[in-house]
Amino acid sequence: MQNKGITFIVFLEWIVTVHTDSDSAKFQRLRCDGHSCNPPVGNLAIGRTPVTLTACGQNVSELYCFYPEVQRTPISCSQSQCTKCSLNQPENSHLPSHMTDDVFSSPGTWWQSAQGVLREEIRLDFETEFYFTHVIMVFRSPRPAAMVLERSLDHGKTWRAYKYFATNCTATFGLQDDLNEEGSLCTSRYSDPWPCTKGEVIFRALNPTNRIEDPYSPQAQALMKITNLRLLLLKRQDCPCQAASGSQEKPQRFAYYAIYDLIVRGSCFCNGHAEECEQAGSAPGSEAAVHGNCVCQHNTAGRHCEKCAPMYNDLPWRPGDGKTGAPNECRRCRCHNHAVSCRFDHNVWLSSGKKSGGVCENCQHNTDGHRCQRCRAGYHRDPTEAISSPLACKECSCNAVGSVNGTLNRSWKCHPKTGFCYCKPGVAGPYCHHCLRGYWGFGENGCRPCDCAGDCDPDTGECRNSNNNEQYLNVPIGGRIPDIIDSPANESEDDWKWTSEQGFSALRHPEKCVCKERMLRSITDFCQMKYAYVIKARILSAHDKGTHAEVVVKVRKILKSGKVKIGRNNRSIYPESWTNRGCTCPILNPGNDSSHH
Ligand SMILES: [Ca+2]
Repeated sequence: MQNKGITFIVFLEWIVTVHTDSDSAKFQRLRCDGHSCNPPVGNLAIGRTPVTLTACGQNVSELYCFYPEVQRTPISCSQSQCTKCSLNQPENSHLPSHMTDDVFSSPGTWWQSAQGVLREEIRLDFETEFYFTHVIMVFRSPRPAAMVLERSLDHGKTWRAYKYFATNCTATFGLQDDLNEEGSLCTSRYSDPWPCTKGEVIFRALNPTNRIEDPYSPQAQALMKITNLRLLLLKRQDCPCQAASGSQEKPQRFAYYAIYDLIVRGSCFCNGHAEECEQAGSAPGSEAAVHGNCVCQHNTAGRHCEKCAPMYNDLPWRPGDGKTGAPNECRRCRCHNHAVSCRFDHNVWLSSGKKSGGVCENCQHNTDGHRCQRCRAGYHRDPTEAISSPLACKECSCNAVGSVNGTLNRSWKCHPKTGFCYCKPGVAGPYCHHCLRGYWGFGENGCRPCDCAGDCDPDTGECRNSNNNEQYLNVPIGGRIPDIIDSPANESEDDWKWTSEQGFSALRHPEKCVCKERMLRSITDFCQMKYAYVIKARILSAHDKGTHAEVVVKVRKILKSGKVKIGRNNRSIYPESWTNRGCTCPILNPGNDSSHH
């Protein structure tokens, strides 16, 4: 029966514990939610052992003397007491760790220096940056006549003084006493030899003279961030009782420093992006210790949440604002499911009007671009797949013999949007796998023109009895293969009477015609020029007729119309450049509606 009862209690405790844990976790998440947040302040010294130069009785046991608690007013010096210290005897050892043990669970423990030392040093090394707020020291010996509290922010390479302590600031350090001059770097407040034991020394990094409103501002950080803290004990002083009572003991038995407690208050430093910290590397494992690795919120990362998480670099990193509470979260990059990290690019940020600066890194699935939003060279969009699909980009399947690289972008094997390949002269088809009609001899140099007006055998070049009215169905890049529409009636062809001597096709005579590929600019530019008309049209098909090219378009919009009337019928128009230069460049870039003149 008893066993069952115990089991039940254990189970109940488990429920209660688990319940409480999840509640506090929820609460903590909420605190950082939409707000800047910081870890709680604790005792940074707990679990960390200070380093000192000496300890009492480190070689042989030493006899030392001290004055138990004495009153100052009226001065009542008691008899001094003497006892032994030895590092080899636990009950008589006074190690540096006795300064940072728990005040409540181990009261009355202290560190003591070797006898006769003039200068001592107590140093606390932290494994990473911490935020230091204040320090409290309780001496067992009389407080020193001169000492300095210093900090390092580079793991002990360089040191800066927090505060000088002296019975006489001007005589010892050449500094004003802050009792006379507010804000001075030196004070005599904590250098009185009274009380001869349990005298305190307190220093706060932030005090009213600093006048810092936001405790996490850059100025506050410069003052409060530390990797090491050290106290230089420069000059001993005797308890006044020693002289007053005319002690029989040798003065050297009183010549040491001793400290009961060293309490260093501060917190893990997380730039306003965390309120919990974990154990860092070689740091102390003690449960009560203040750990140094932030558990970052707000999509941040790093030991101190000093950067954005890999996929969250669309905005510049900023610390949480301690004054306004603004979290200044990091924002996710848009990479269309093709990347796992992005970097912040200042130029991209500026050119977007400071809206988005994320550049996706290592775009996968053959994608490319700042947002992995297009296919990389050699690949084209598969319109049946969503852009976020791993199958969004397909490899160009161009005929190796009949195709060339793009002229606009040399690394393109096919057009990134349509997948149509770029063909050698006289070659046709979306993959450049056969000769244009009127050409023959598909090979490394493309295809040659037939030596006759009409069509010829694509393999032998032998002329065929072709019908002049035969419909041309050659569709170069950009055309739509299935769009076989009625061949346009050339109403105005009679007016021009082109002969083969008057014009050259770029495809037939590449040595005479240089075709320049050019991106069209804005429609407004065209409208301002002296063109007879400007239309927005979709190219349905185009083919080379030797003396000219025939392009079948569907007019989408007439933006400017002069003497040439554009109606709902088929009409042949011969652009000025063709009539002047006698060249035809019947290659039109694919896909989109284009402006033409
Ligand atoms: Ca202690």
